[in-house]
Amino acid sequence: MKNIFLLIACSLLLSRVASQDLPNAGFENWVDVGNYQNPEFWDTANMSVFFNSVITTSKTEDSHSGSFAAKMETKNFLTFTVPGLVTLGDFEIDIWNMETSITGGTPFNLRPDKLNLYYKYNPAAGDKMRIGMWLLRDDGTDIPDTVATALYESTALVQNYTLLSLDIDYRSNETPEILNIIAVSSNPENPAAGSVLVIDDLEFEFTASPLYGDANCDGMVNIQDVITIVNFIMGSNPQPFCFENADVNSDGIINVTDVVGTVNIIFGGSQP
Ligand SMILES: [Ca+2]
Ligand SMILES: [Ca+2]
Ligand SMILES: [Ca+2]
Repeated sequence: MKNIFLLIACSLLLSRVASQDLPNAGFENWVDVGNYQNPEFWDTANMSVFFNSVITTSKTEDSHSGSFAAKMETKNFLTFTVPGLVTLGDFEIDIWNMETSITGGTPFNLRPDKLNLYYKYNPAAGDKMRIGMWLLRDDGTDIPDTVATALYESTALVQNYTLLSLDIDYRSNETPEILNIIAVSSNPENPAAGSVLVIDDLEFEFTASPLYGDANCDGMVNIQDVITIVNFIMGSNPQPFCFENADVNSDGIINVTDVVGTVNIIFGGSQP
């Protein structure tokens, strides 16, 4: 619970700036955590317990591009079967109660249309992998609002790197604040040791081109959009708010330049 509040606080501080890129989306950067490595900006189910380590996520040189990819392998450990997983949130495990949770995520303000990635999967008998994406908003409660999701699960053997292109399913027209992606090598309810999932090169795809200036997403550019952008800059969180449209000069920041740019569009001028 401590972590989710920390991450939400970070996301609110950064909410005037877009994070367009998925962090370490090619799994090229890995950081030491005790006696194992995690992909930078991602959490895993790797852990050290009773002088043992259970390392179910590791870097592999069997990459789709670059030097490395993330390899998740379900393993038996003591009396548990622990899946390999990566998440942009925080993975917590309560060994005594055998309960796990994933909370938080990374700041993110855009509304992409698809999540693309490359993967391979070799399931143990009866097992299935899962990949999920959530775009969330902090609504002031413990459980954030879900703006959009994309989910995939499969039992199929995939021996060569294959493109997985997931449609993102929007439930509201709000601007997201938090992104989480979770990939798991097993069905969490019934994991089987030996399942191996490898992923690389995550990327968001934006199919709709922005209507610059249309900050309130109504298909028109007028004085209401100027008011909406000013309200956004002042921190009053106007809704709906289309960040890509409001960011008239596409620099990832909403500021007075975008107000001027929108006024110029309304009066028939060009973009700054
Ligand atoms: Ca890579
Ligand atoms: Ca508008
Ligand atoms: Ca801008």
